[in-house]
Amino acid sequence: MKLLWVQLLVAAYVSSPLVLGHEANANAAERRSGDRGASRRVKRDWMWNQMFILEEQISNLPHIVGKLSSNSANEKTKYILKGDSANTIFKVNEKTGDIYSFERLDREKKSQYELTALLIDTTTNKTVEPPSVFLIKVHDINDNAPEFTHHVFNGSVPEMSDVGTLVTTVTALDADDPTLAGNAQVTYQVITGEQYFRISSNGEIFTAVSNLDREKQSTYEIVVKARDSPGQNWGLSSTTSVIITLSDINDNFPTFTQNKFIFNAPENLRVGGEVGRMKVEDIDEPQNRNTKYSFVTRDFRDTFSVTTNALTNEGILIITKPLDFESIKEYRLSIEATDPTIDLRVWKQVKAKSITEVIINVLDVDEPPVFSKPFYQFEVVENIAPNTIIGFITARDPDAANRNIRYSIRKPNNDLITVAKTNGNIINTRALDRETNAWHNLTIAAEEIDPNNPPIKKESLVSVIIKVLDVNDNAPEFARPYEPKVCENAADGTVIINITATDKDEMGPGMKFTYYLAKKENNFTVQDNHDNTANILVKHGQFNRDVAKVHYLPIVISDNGSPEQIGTSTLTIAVCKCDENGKFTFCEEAAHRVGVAVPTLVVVFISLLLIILVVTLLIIVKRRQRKKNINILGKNVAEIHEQLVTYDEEGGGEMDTTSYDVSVLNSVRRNVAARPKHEAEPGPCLYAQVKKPSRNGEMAFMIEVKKDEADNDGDGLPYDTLHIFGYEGSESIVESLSSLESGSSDSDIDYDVLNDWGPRFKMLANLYGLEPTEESAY
Ligand SMILES: *[C@@H]1O[C@H](CO)[C@@H](O)[C@H](O)[C@H]1NC(C)=O
Ligand SMILES: *[C@@H]1O[C@H](CO)[C@@H](O)[C@H](O)[C@H]1NC(C)=O
Ligand SMILES: *[C@@H]1O[C@H](CO)[C@@H](O)[C@H](O)[C@H]1NC(C)=O
Ligand SMILES: *[C@@H]1O[C@H](CO)[C@@H](O)[C@H](O)[C@H]1NC(C)=O
Ligand SMILES: [Ca+2]
Repeated sequence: MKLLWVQLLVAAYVSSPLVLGHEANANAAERRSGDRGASRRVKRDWMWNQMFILEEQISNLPHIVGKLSSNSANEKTKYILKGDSANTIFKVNEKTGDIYSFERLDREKKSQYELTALLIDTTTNKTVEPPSVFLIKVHDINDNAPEFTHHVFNGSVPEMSDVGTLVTTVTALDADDPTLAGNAQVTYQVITGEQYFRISSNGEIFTAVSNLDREKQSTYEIVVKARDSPGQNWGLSSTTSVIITLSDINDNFPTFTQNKFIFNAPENLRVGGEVGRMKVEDIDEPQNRNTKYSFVTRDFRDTFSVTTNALTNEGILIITKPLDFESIKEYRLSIEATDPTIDLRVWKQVKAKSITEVIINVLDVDEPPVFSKPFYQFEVVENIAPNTIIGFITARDPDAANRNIRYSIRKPNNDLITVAKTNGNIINTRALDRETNAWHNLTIAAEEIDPNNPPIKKESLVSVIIKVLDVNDNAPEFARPYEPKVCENAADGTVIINITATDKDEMGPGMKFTYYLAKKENNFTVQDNHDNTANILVKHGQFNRDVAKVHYLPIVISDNGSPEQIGTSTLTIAVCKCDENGKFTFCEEAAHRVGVAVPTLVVVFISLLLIILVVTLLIIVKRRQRKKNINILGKNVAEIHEQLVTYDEEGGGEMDTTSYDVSVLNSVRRNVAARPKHEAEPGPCLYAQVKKPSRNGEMAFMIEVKKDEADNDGDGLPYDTLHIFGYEGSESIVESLSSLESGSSDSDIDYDVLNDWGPRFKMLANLYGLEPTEESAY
């Protein structure tokens, strides 16, 4: 049995597949390998064969790859291939052992194939030789150009960078076999823009010059070529663009866009207000514009200042002092602009600063009056005489017209304080009382008046604060009402109450009240505690409630003001019953002790008047009713009783001379035949006791008239006596005529006398069943 050896021959280096044909290639390889060691193998009966294949052969398919050979081959044997792509790409001639490739191969897809060769006996299907494994290697040719990793590369470098500053790195990759000379070795070259940039062998791009100026050209697009097979003229290549941006540095100074700026400013422009803006041009990018403005000369530096607008880099001219058209109408300034942060190494300009002239025209404005002070504060002592000048205010027209000013009070518009229209004097019209108003805060207006042009509305307001200073014009008094109590049997030295005082005047820290008794006093003492309070003590105890239920204790309190004020306040001390522990068991009510207040008296008096008025009206009404019901009266005794009862106005009787003069009745009684004298009649005095409001004078008069009529009417019934009975009382000599106390039947009163009293009592006499006598008849 013979071994079958199949050997792949690695092809000798082939410069170009296009130049050499397959046959020539194969022969050359056969020759060289034979030289190296085939003789040795031949001696061992091993047959050499050489197999290789070049990628991407352009000749017609199939391509011969190699030949299997065995000494054992005969007519009955055949060659068979197994393994990678066997019988698809690679096929073998069963008899000759020639191997063919039926496809074009690409090393970059698959660089080698592993196959197994068999020699079998066609009759038995048995292998004649053991299977032999061999490789078919695909030989590289330079069929791939270097490829850049990006279509476009970006790079950035500061402008004005030194030569050799790294900008960016580009990379191109070659798919060919890197182990074969040059096929995958890449070299770079700048083909556009090489005057500004160069590239190293590993793709780093550097600046080639040092004067790249962003302000001239900010981006460069260069073209870089990558090429393989260095040194050969058949190398493959590709190109890419690199966009290089120059970043800005601060290498340019600002320059004013105008060499003269003219601004107009109204004179009433507030301080800090903007007069105008000066534009500068700085061709650097915004972040590299740091314009600083300054005054070239010292003039008007106190009036103006320039700030930089951070956004626009403009110079903003503002005023730092009020303008006044009447004093300066025009300002001329010289202002320079520069950039302190400039990169001086690469400073390109000749001029380091720019200077401009600024003219400011102040515009006249009709301004309102200006007060001499922002506000006024005056002080005036209280109680000062009216029409005193407390102070004065002044305002003037700031304009050239210098119009007259008129002053007036805006608020509060009370008439306590006035301002003189023309000269601004502040005057009090009345004495000022600090205790009523400690402050008078006014708003006063100053108004320009122009006789030629009346409706001028230019006016200003100012605050005027007037403080009324205190004068010690109020006496001290008790801080609050006290209701002290003392036990009947209080021991000597007992403290009844602690009192303190107050004063309407200003009570400063040095304020001191002194307390003492108004007059010599046996029963109580005052102990000044020297802390503005005082204690009231019992001096001699054992009070007697039967003698006095209250004690009045006037206490003098003086302040230490200037002038000193002294006030007397009276303590009303109630004497109370106490138990053995000194606890009050019974005290007089507070109202009883302090007496009836004046308002109470007024109420009582008015109530009395009302009652009297009502009673008087009732009397009149009753009288009228009775006059109508005379007949009924004549028969109905019970009703008369009723009337008497209704007159519940019994007075003090004989003693009550103020209510009724009983002597009238007495005189009648003594002289039964004589009718009471006209002079002796009580007359109007009966009614004069009652104080009537003057409005009721008519009523009184009417009553008098009616009474006189009745008195003089001899024929009429004496019904008016019913009223007179209303005033008799228990102490009357005639005793009560009231039916209330007299029994109707068992009375022992002799009613005969009624007959003696004349026609007035005729009715009563009738009622009590007595016939009038001849004598008593009129
Ligand atoms: C050998 O193999 C082939 C195909 O596999 C078959 O057709 C043939 O009959 C076989 N011969 C013998 C003797 O087994
Ligand atoms: C370069 O810049 C362009 C535009 O900004 C961008 O689209 C591109 O992706 C960048 N290329 C690289 C390699 O960064
Ligand atoms: C008046 O002004 C003074 C000072 O501002 C202030 O203290 C006082 O309270 C004011 N009085 C009134 C009544 O407004
Ligand atoms: C002291 O009180 C008594 C009654 O208790 C009284 O009679 C006397 O007048 C009082 N003395 C003075 C000085 O008021
Ligand atoms: Ca290549």
